[in-house]
Amino acid sequence: MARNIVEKILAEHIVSGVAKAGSEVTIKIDQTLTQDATGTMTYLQLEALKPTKLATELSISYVDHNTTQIGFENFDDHKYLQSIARIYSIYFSRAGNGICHQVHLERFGAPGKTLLGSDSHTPTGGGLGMFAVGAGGLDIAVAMARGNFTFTYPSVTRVLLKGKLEPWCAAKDVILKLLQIMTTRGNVGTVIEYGGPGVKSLSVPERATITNMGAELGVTTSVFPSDKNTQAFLSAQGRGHQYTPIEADTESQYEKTIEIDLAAIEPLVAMPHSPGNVARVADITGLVTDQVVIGSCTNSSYRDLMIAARMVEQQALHPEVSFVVAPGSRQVLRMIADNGGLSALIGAGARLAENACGFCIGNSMAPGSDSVSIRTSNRNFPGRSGTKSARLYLTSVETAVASAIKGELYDPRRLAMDYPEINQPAHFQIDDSMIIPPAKEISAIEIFRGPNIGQPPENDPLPERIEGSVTIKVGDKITTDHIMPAGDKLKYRSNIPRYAEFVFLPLDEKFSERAMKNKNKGVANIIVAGLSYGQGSSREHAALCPMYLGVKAVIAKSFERIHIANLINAGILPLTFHHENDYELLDQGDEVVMGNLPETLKGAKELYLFNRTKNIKINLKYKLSHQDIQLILAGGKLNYLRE
Ligand code: MIC
Ligand code: SF4
Repeated sequence: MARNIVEKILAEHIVSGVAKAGSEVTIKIDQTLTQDATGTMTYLQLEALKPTKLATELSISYVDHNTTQIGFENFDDHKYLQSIARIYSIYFSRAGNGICHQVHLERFGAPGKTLLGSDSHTPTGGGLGMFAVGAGGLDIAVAMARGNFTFTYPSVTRVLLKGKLEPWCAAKDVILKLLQIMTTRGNVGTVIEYGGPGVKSLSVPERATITNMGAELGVTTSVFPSDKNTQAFLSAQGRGHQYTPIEADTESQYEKTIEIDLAAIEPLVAMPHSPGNVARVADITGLVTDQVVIGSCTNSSYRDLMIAARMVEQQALHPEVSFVVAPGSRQVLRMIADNGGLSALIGAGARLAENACGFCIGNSMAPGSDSVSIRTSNRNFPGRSGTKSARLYLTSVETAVASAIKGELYDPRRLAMDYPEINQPAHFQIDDSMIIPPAKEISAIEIFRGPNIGQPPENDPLPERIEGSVTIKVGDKITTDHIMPAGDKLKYRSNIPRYAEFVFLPLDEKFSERAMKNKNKGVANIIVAGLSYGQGSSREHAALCPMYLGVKAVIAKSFERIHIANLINAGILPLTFHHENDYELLDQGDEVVMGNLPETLKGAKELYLFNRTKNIKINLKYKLSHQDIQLILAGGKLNYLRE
């Protein structure tokens, strides 16, 4: 039978379950990656699982998110990560080596492999023909300890690419186009598979820009075929032997097909405050910009930075724009340092930021009050930049640099400038000296634990009855940046009690205090939310910190994939309304009760909540597998696995 790429890769990895869209399957995980901000909690949980040896082919711990090292916390955390990596035979990519997704693409990703990463942009690896999925830290710890991952077998949407991009129109515009078509919600359980004659015109880094920002669609992952371009990229990285071709059989079946003519793609922009709020750059005039930032795991490849360099060589930057460049990796930085690209950027007045996440997670380069920042990153959620009143516009490198030259959002096709053709180098500069390989022999090593390193929080088994209060009611599309802000709070990621003080900070400064008071009185906290609750990142802290504060259930109109898995892992009940309008029947401060819980869940019976304040019964639903129910009854996955 004809098979598509997703079916081919998954068939090679399936351990149990039926390969049918919507059913629960367990697959073998070949590789895992973590980054520092989610990594400390991942490894604390790995320690709790007490594995004797790793079950994956390759696991790597990157330090890239919080490298500011303001205060002792970061450095201590990085030392903890390094000592743990040694004990468990994990590769360790040191601070300064680059952003996990960029480095993984360069040095470790391989077609046909499965990759599970504690970061939502792990699907970047799909650009190399990997099945690469983002998940919460505990799921990565389990994959390292047991070698597998359980998720919902996806339905596959084919994106059929035709033609070739015109000059000044970029891979970033392709994914923005798809975001315009598919939006940021309603795509849970889907995988995007790219195909068609247009694929061959895109290099691996361009494909990776597209699969990277597929995360913003809310899909499980995105994948490209593995072809001659994949082979050329791997060979140029000195890894030609890891190439295997993968393509869909003709006659493959798809849930649906979306056609995109690359030749018709125009420069696009995601406007504040959602990556799905897409418009044509040509339609927006007079948007004066204060800051332009090139970088992030979406657009910081050698090609991206060389386009920027060749553009600023031809025309000067606008004197009022602060222009920041953050290369994706040390490889990229060295290559542009050696070929003169860096000199061109610095000569033009670029501010060079560390090759790390930095600005993208809001821990530096916060824009000024009410200002406009044009960035090549993937998320423009309110407040994510570190400035609440700033407006973030997401574009390609071409559009961002054109805007830095003109001082306003500017269509690069209008520049009187030659389009820089950047060819992929025949050999990338290979130097893995900042990656510490697993030790051959493990001698007695002490795990380094600074005062910032806490313990994974504990939860109790699900009680028979939840008596609680609606501690907060929020609207649609609440992101994990709303629930658990990053930026300058990032350094508390390893310390749940401290980090929990900031839950819902951008929405309600008093939430944490209120929740803690309830918890101390024995009152359960309930969160009520609208559509697509938990969009964005994989940070399990958005579940662990509420759990620590005594949140027992989240009742939403709908949930996003990674976040709902994190809630279940933390032992928090994710419930939806039987009728969406019933959202109106709950308000902040309402006293509510849910009884007979374990029995109802075990019998997969309908659940209801009684709103005592309003004296009404509200019917609720849940979509939980048998396994999910076991986890929730046990008070979370860690309790369950320990049992
Ligand atoms: C993000 O882009 O939001 C992050 C920061 O990379 C997160 C991970 C985190 O919160 O540490 C993600 O995308 O999963
Ligand atoms: Fe880092 Fe930003 Fe990419 Fe997240 S989206 S991994 S913060 S560069």
